[in-house]
Amino acid sequence: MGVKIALAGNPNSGKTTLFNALTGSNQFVGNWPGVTVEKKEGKWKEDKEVVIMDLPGIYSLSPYTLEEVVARNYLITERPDAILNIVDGTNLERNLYLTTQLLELGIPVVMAINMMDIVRKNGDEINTKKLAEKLGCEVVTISALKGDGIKDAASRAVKHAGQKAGQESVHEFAPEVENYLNEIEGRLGYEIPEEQKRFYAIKLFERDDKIKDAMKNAPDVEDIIARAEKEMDDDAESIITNERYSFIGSIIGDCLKKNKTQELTTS
Ligand code: BGO
Repeated sequence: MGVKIALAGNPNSGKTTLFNALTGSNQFVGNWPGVTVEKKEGKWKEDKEVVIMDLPGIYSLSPYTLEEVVARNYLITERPDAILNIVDGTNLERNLYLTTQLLELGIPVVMAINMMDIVRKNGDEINTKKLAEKLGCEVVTISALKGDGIKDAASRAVKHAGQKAGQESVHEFAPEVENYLNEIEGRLGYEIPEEQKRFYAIKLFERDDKIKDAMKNAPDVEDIIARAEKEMDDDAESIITNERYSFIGSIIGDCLKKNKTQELTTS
């Protein structure tokens, strides 16, 4: 039985470099069904039983670009055994926006912070231990270009593969938002597995029709959304976006120390 690892990350995070380094010439390139988005799959050089699926580079799992839809359809319907989330260490804060969403899928995530050669040269410091604690997933550092740490990153993803509900996402939104999401979760049918309930609750709250239409028995939650929007005086989708940014804002200071002199000379 093979193991499927999905490689997910923002454009320019070094995904192609990492994919090539992990798979070498064991690659198959095609298109995702029905769309002209490139689909790349390869076998891990170190263990041919491990298939690495390269997802399109994306900034979020929202339904607004073809790439986002392709990536999330794959993650939801195929459900890889683990996600290797590649993150640009020189743009940590911005990259974490996608990470918060990947962590909600109920699939084990290993985060690989890339471009570490540049991060170190800049004199910046990333506290991976704290980041791992706050996010509730393993965090490793790599340089895809130099090949540093990539074997370890892939090994860890393989180690976590298949631990279906293994890593409970620890990030929580404001208490009132959590209450609304809990209410929605309570209306989800038994066909949604426990570890996927949060993802579906958030998507229904955001009025994501693509997800709603794909569900067999999507509950009507408009009354809950309307109450939330009235109480919080904002539209539901913005409420979730703001919650993500505020979570990231609350942890970034503890996890990233920017070199002050660098900041002064480059700004
Ligand atoms: C160019 N360290 C460094 N220093 N660079 C890296 C690393 C790393 O660990 N990993 C990737 N890069 P992609 P997506 C480039 O192409 O893999 C570089 O979109 C250039 N090209 O080499 O393409 C990588 O697949 C000319 O840089 O990312 C690439 O996720 C000048 O990051 C870029 C400088 O990597 C993006 C860089 C003609």
